[in-house]
Amino acid sequence: MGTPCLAVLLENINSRLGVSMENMKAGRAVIELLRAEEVDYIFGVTGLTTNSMVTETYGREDISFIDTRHEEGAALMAYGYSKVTGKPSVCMTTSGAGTINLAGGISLAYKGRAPVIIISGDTALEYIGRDGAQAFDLVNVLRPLTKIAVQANKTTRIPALIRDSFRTALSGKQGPVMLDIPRDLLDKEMISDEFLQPSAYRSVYRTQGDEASIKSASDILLKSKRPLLLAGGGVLDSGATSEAVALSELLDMAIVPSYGHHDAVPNSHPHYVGPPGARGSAEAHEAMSKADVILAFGTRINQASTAWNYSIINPGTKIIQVDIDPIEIGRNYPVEVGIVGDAAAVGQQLINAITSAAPEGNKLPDWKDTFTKLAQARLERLKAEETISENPMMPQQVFPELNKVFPEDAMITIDAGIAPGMSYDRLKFEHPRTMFNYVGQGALGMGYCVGLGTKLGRPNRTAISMHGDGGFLYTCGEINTAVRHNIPLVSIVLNNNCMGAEKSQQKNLHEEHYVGVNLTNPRFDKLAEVFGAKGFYVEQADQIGDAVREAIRSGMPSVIEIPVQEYFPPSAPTGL
Ligand SMILES: Cc1ncc(C[n+]2csc(CCOP(=O)(O)OP(=O)(O)O)c2C)c(N)n1
Ligand SMILES: [Mg+2]
Repeated sequence: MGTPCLAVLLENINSRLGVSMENMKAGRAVIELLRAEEVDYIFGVTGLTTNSMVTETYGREDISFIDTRHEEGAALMAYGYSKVTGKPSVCMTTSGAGTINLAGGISLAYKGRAPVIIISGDTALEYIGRDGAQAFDLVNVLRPLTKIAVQANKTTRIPALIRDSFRTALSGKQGPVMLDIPRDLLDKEMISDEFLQPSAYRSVYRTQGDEASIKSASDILLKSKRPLLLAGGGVLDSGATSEAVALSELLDMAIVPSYGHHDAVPNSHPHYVGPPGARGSAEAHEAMSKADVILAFGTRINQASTAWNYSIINPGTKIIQVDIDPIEIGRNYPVEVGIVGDAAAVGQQLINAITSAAPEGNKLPDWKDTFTKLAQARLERLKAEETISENPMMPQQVFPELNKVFPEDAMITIDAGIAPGMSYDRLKFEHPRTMFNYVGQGALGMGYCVGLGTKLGRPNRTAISMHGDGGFLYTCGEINTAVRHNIPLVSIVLNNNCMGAEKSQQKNLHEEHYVGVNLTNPRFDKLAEVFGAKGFYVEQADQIGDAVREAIRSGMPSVIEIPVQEYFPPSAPTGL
């Protein structure tokens, strides 16, 4: 099965096909090689060692350099862009600290399986290994956070290394890669090489599952009395939402998304029970513990979803696991059947196998009754929160108001922290690629820049970011990037004047010995205004809707501060 984008890819590259790079300076060739992969933004901060590349974007409309105020912002924006579009993205940073600053953001791309290509300009070859100015072993700094990290040693090797980078970033389990280019190589001319279409140097086909394992899985699923589909990040990466829904309808399967991928299936679907995880729903955990078969569909089964013990998953439950990466199969739970493949391709194979064995699938009225009651109980539990009315607001009062005004296809990035984390169980996701978080990486402060990246990737959709006061100040210098590049992200800061997630631990486990958790903050709305963005300060729940609507309508980067009470909800047993 070919990917739908292949035809478009071929058409766009045809204009460059067969064109020789002879006499082209390597710096320019780098930019053209990125265009061959349809890269339209390069994120980074300039430096002496990258100027021979970034200046080649001067005056061009097909590719532009998004200059951020810190390299971590560039990595996080690239992550958001890749996750919302499914396309590779590029960071370009200079030698020494410039590239080292990428590390925090790139760790998110690594955990979140995003094809972010780092191109670092390095000190000239003759100075490498001599402790020169701004010189570090960048390849080894980034190596554990990337799928490959290599240094070019010859100008003529650059095209092949760039193709290697894209192939590696995009194949199998996707992830970031790094190509380090000593600056003297960039000013030399290419001798000969031709532009190739991506399909000439990387596979654009989906990996099918092995037929025997599809048959075993289909047999087990058809015999199951209480099946549950755990929809993971692979569903999003491969675009398998319709296959997930079709399978669940065919077999009367309950649906639970894996933690952080709540947008893998429409949350309004009657089979959707709720999200798992510490900030998820006990009802989802109950459905998981009752299931006799779990189809772990496009997921490594992350720690936050199940705690990797048998507190949520029942030891007697049979697990069928589908993942693109063979390393993940059976890694944390023994499996009945493991299928290596692309979730959309395997999903279709499973649908074919099941319908040829049982055209009507399976009808399980008792189980359906059980899990739909759990789904209902979750909705009623959340509905009961709507009666809360306090001043200052409790964070629970914020979410019903947001649900009323967020467009259904809004892209929502959720930062770390206890108050923004309450979004997990409370905000609704109806479309794929609309929810973004710190996946298993866990970094506070990722939200603002990831949100900016999502808006650049899908400018026609509303982009929202949810923050606590502690997280927002990490990268708020990038409000300047949002203003200069006109990226209208709407950010909501739930301000409880503390590092709540940690304060709750110090309260419960450390005898209220509060250290490093009480904060004094600037007014976040005023901070936004100083940067030239729009600021809102909302103290009443019934004014939240108007502020959000006005922020969206303004078409400007906006920050809405909402003061809330300290509230530390109990954690579910995953403890994460
Ligand atoms: C980079 C990083 N540093 C520290 C932490 C630990 N940490 C997790 S949540 C949190 C506090 C978050 O405070 P805030 O953003 O105000 O949200 P709140 O919990 O108060 O709602 C801290 C310090 C982390 N996860 N990541
Ligand atoms: Mg806080």
